[in-house]
Amino acid sequence: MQIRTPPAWHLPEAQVTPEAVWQGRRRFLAAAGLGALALAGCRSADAPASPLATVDPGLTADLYPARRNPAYGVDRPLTDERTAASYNNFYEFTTDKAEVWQQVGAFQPWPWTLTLSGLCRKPGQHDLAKLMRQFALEERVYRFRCVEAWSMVVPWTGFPLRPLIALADPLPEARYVRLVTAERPDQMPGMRGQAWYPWPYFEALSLPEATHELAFLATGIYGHALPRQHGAPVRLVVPWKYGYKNIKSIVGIEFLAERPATFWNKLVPHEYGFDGNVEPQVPHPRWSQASERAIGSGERLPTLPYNGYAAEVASLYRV
Ligand SMILES: Nc1nc2c(c(=O)[nH]1)N[C@H]1C(S)=C(S)[C@@H](COP(=O)(O)O)O[C@H]1N2
Ligand SMILES: [Mo]
Repeated sequence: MQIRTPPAWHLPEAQVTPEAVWQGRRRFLAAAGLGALALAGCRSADAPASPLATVDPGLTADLYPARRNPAYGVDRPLTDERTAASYNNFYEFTTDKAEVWQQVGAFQPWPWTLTLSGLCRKPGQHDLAKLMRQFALEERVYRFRCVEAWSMVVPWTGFPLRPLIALADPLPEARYVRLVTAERPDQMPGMRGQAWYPWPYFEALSLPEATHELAFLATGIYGHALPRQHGAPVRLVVPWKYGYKNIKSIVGIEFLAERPATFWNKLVPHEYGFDGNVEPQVPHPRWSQASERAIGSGERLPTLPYNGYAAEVASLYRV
């Protein structure tokens, strides 16, 4: 496959414009009365008023906030909610992390159907809002580490992937789970702008990874439904893996005997492994993974093996 342009998120964090600089620039533009003019060209028609104005709970608003599960806590401060909602990777909308929230206005998260298929006894289509009532929602605070060396700590709301997999009842020969994002070019302007990517976005886990207690399907964050830029209405959270494994706006889950291809691994295999486990001692070919920058505070922190979840997941990888 031919890759025409290196994706913007392949920049190491050290080369990315510091947030203070672009925030300062926006303030300057606003002060000069040029904000609307300067941003008009890149805003979609339905541009939301703020990064948190992109929340649409559909008929699930009464499920929030959910009970916090105290088993999942983190010894680092929570990231500021607005910072997390205005610094996103979601290439279906745009490659500009600061601008994703401005491009998601046309995306319709409801109604939402999850399709279970492949090597299982109970394939079928499930209404997400119904599943959310069937599996009690809980809140979990997890670390999150992007392969680009930025990180955050956020409270996700959702349910573990395991009971959904149990519902599908995989056959003994199923060894992998493939997950696919919605493909809606009319609602996702980045898909039209970057037609060369192999859309829709697709990721995968081994079945032991997918049924691990930490593998979580998030429908919410910070005590309410997910803003669209975080992957509404349902996205994967596998906190011991780099961000690219945490696929957003999932419509399909398929059970397979053989390991399937994954989006970034197919595009740039020597830079983005299938496993995508956080390994501080293994540098990305173009930058170190030994430390990370906390978004918001800008604090430099050591990156931990398996992103701090070694005690829970290392046994998955022992040969
Ligand atoms: N469908 C889809 N899922 C995706 C991505 C994407 O571009 N498309 N980007 C991934 C990457 S690289 C990261 S770091 C996280 C970012 O999640 P956040 O924006 O909620 O912090 O989403 C992941 N899931
Ligand atoms: Mo990422």
